[in-house]
Amino acid sequence: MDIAKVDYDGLIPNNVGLGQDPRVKRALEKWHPGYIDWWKDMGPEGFQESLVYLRTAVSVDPKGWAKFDYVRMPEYRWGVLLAPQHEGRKIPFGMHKGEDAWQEVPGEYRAMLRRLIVIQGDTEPASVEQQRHLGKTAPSLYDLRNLFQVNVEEGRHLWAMVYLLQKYFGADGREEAEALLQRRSGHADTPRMLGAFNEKTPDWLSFFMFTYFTDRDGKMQLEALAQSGFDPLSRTCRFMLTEEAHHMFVGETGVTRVVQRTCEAMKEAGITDPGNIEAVRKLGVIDLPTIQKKANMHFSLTLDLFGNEISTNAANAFHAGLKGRYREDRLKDDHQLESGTYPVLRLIDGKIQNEDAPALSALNMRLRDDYVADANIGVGRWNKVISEHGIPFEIKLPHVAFHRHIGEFANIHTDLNGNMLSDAEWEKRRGEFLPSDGDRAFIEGLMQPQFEVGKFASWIAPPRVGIDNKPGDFEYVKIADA
Ligand code: BYC
Repeated sequence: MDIAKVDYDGLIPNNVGLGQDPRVKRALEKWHPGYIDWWKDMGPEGFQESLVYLRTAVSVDPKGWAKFDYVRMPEYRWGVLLAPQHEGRKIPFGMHKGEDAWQEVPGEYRAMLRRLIVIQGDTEPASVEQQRHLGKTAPSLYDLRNLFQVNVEEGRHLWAMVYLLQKYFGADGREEAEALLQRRSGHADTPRMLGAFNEKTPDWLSFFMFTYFTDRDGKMQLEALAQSGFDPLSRTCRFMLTEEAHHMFVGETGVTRVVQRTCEAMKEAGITDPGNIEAVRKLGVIDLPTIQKKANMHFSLTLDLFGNEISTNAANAFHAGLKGRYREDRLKDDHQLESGTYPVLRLIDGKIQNEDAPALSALNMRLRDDYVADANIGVGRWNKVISEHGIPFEIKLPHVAFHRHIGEFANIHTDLNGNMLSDAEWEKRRGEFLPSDGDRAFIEGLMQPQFEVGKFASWIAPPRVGIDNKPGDFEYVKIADA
């Protein structure tokens, strides 16, 4: 069998030889109707009959793995796709370093592995649920299509984790697969597992910030899981990462286009002071300070997804060979971290300061540091657009202690520079740092749909190039039922 090619003959497209694995094939076919019901109930509201110009994976070869065509979303071919197996792959880190990678679940690590897979799986449908109302206010057909592309691929990422659960974890894997369809983002009794996935994505600026900041946590976590000694997890994450890149592209370019439109409008109107919020808003664009507040919000919520700075769970997962560091294979050390330290930012004697911690315990902190460095790159690109327009404003990521709910700083308040604030000061100044009701109401007012081919809402610039190199007047979504 050619592993790079995807078999589209059965109900479930795959490159894992599902046809020769009747038990797993039956289990997935049984799970399929529940998934479609979930998609119809909790996936994009409306547009289910619309024809959307989507990419579908036809191969796992990094060069040319997707084909583009018009698809009705419920008919999207969600499937199981693993990157090719590397012959003779060894466990790259931890106490089993150098042993053959596991092709079956190692019994002693079953529970830990299942937990990692379930948490990863839970985030995927959660994000679709968070974004389900956005279609009706899309700023263009181009953006509408990108939203739906992200949504169907998050759905596919759920399939990826469900395959692992069904194939390798027997009855409890089946139960977990069911539970993934039962939890709901933001639900009082059955919420999604991680905090940021229970927050609202109320508008398109939030969507772009979410795909920039939170999907980037996805990238970091998938990179760490792609190093896993459990080979099927490694292979599935490797392929997911190729899809994830587009989601972050949507976020990065989305924010860039919002920033660009604001700067253009300010320049046209002769407004040079970015703090003149009222005048800028009158132009029908989003003022830069409000964009900054949205970034503060999504960045800080996303940092919580890295867990506690000092974590026994993370140490155990690394030691066991299940979850590595960001791009472990490119790092030059012993890959075991039995000795050695890592500087961790902590709250010591009421002050935020660095303290060296055993490297094994500090893995969440390290991944978070790698994340912050990665997240800063795109921020630099946004600032380049602002400076090209000669506007004196710079978007900055807030201090990592700002607005946190998990870890060292969960019980304190700080300003954007990490200076501690009393509860009363925080309450008074909160609206300086995070979107206020007024900011939210202003943005909501701007969110009017623009479904005319080739047109864009007032607050966002067109993209520089189309998807699949399509021209500016391409009809990315043929709306049937909006
Ligand atoms: N919310 O040792 P600790 C993505 C819990 S995004 C609620 O600090 P650990 C995507 C934790 O469960 C990537 N609870 O943390 C993006 C534990 O509870 P138990 C998703 C939290 O385990 C956009 C306790 O606190 N993938 O793909 O080292 C769109 C102490 O735990 C939170 C993954 O996250 C929280 N934020 O690290 C679509 C990878 N943080 O077990 C998709 C898999 C911690 O003691 N997950 N807790 O009851 C992991 O690697 C780890 O579980 C975490 C947490 C990094 C999440």
